[in-house]
Amino acid sequence: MKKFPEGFLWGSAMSAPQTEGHGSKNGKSPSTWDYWFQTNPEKFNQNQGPENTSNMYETYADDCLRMKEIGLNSIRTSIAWTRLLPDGKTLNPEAVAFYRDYFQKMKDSGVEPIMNLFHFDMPMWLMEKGGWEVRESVEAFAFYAKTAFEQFGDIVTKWTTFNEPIVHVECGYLYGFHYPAVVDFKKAVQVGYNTLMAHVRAVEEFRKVLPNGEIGIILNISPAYSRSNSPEDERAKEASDLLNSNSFLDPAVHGKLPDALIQLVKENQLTPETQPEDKELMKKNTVDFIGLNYYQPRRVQAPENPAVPAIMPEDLYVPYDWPEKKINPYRGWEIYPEALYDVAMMMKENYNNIPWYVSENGMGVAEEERFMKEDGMIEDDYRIEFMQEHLDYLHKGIEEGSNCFGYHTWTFVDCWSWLNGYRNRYGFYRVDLENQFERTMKKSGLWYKELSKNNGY
Ligand code: BGP
Repeated sequence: MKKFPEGFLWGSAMSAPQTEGHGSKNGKSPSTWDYWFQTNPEKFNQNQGPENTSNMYETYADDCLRMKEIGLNSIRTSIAWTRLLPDGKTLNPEAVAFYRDYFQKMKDSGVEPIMNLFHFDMPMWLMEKGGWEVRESVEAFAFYAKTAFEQFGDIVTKWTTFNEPIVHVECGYLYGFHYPAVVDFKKAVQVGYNTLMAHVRAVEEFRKVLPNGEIGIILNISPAYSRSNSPEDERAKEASDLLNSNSFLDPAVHGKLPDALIQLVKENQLTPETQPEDKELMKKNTVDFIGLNYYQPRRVQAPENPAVPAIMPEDLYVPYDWPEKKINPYRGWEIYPEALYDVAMMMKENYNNIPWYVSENGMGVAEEERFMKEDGMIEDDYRIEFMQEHLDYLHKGIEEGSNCFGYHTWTFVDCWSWLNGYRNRYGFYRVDLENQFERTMKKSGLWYKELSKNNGY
């Protein structure tokens, strides 16, 4: 039997924009997602926008009981900035009442909430001023963070600032998947830097408001594996890791940006605008723990004829199609559970063995109803196998001393996903879109309950 450390967190991750619904109701102002859906609905899978998303604004009380039903002892979700502070300054009392009751009900069900502040949902009022491109966003975020800590800090003591901050950089400023769909490497670096400073300022506010609480950040870790160990391919791997992982992980844990990243950005004429106090702020405001979302690795190689200086990240590294790769046939992503062991060792060796947890891991499946049995239950054995394979490698890392305190799946209830809508299902509960978002437990929910009860398998 594989046992996990005592007090291990078994849970799931979600986010406000993907689960709450009531996107334009109860005092909420629009985020970039609401705006983009109104202006460009054709970009969204099957015209499924952010308005209704699994309806948790109405169903949260029952959902908290469902969390308990499948043995979750913790949940990470987020607060919608646009619900709490619709104009960035004025508190929305309905939002305060909703979140307080929601978080309290989680706790009453024995579920520890980990609360995140930003999950890709930039307020439209701030976007109109330039969003993360402008320094003003840093102080706007710090004010929002302080407000959230003050309003909910008596219920929630574990917080995170951002989910996958590199995603809004990449998707919004390099590859056109998220609003404002700008393609500009230099702007992307500035957006990343301002986001990092917003994180740092939020940590600073946290220490004042909740000195006994814990704060972290959630990063998507896609460790790079190079095609060969030629110096060129190794450089490509290093560039990928520097830009995608170390850019947030190093300041969060070590309080500074890696010298190699500063050099890389300089060589490519991408250096962002900074302020004199930034270095000191970064140094002082490191985190208590790290969350790492892991889905798949990056396979990289050196580009053939790169532009110098780089115009796009592809001038520094390009994808490599590893012939041995195992693919999730229902979502297209690579399945490589071994990486979780490598990540565990990296955290132990390079990041002071800081407490960390797997904050997202899961298997997306399109058209999952094909696995539905007569009684209505989805027999998702593929998902159980996926999770167990990943846990095998995580367990090995823990046995070898990595300080991992939990494993959260993506996700608890099938939820809406950005441009994919409801195509890829990940939940322990199926959501029936035809029938008022009705929930039905999948087989993996039963499996997870046993796992959590036995603290292992
Ligand atoms: C993560 C995000 C989640 C979620 C998940 C699944 O990167 O933090 O918000 O969307 O990916 O991705 P998808 O729904 O695109 O399959």
